[in-house]
Amino acid sequence: MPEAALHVGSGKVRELYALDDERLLLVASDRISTFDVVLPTGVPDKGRVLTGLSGFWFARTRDVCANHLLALRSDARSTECRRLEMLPIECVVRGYLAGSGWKDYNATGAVCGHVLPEGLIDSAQLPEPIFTPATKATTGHDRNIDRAQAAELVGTDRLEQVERISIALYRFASEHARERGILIADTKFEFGLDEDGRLVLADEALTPDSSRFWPADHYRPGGSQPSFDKQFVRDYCESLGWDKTDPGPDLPDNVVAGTRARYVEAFEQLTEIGFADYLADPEVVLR
Ligand code: PZK
Repeated sequence: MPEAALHVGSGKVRELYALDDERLLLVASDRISTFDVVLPTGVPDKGRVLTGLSGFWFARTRDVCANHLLALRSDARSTECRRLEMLPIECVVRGYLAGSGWKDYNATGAVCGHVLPEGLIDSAQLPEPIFTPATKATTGHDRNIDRAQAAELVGTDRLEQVERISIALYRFASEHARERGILIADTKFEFGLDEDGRLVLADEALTPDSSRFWPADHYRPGGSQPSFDKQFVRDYCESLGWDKTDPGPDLPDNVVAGTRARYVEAFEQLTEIGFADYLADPEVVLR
């Protein structure tokens, strides 16, 4: 627990504290959610993996967009960051058709106003990545919106800027990940504005919680893909016949261990840094 910090928000698996007027502390827990339910059993080091990965991407995308990171704490799960005025949209980029993108395409042939080629199959790679903004739901699911609705929320100039930068961030990260055996099917960015109105990348970035990571060597379009991190948990939950309402099931030790190993594997594959080295000195991911 951070000392002398005021709790200002809770996410499903993260907590947010105010350090002072200008700085926040973002703390990633080891909680895991599946089918939108937070499970009673945590996955050791999950929060550290997500914090380290976000830090890694923040350090490597500074020339694409400024970001909120100030420091990584020695607990390896806490990010000190600049306090911003957050934009009220989720900036989703899709390189492949999955989740609500696949659903919307099937129903209408388009996703957030992007009319796509006919005949695409589940999990198909798109000809070009597309920007598909969503509203932030305080409860329930984020809702995909078209560019007119997004422009009402942030203005047309700001929308053009976040679209261009979101796609540039996705292209950079997906190329880096692809070369290391991981497909980033889609990802969600959140941006804020600093005191001078400059755009700043915030929240977590390019983690398995904010993205779909698929192992490249198992990629078979035509059906849903195994997720890099949560597949053990999903498969176990499916095997129980759980109805996917709260509360979720406890996880047995072998499912916890297998899931932890997958998170650590994703970290090491993407960063080319040993996880033990990260724990010894978290800021190693920033260098
Ligand atoms: C901010 N959230 C999401 C909610 C969490 C995270 N740099 C920032 N400045 C101002 N506000 C935020 C950020 C960031 N990042 C992020 N809400 C506000 C959120 C609950 C728990 F960990």
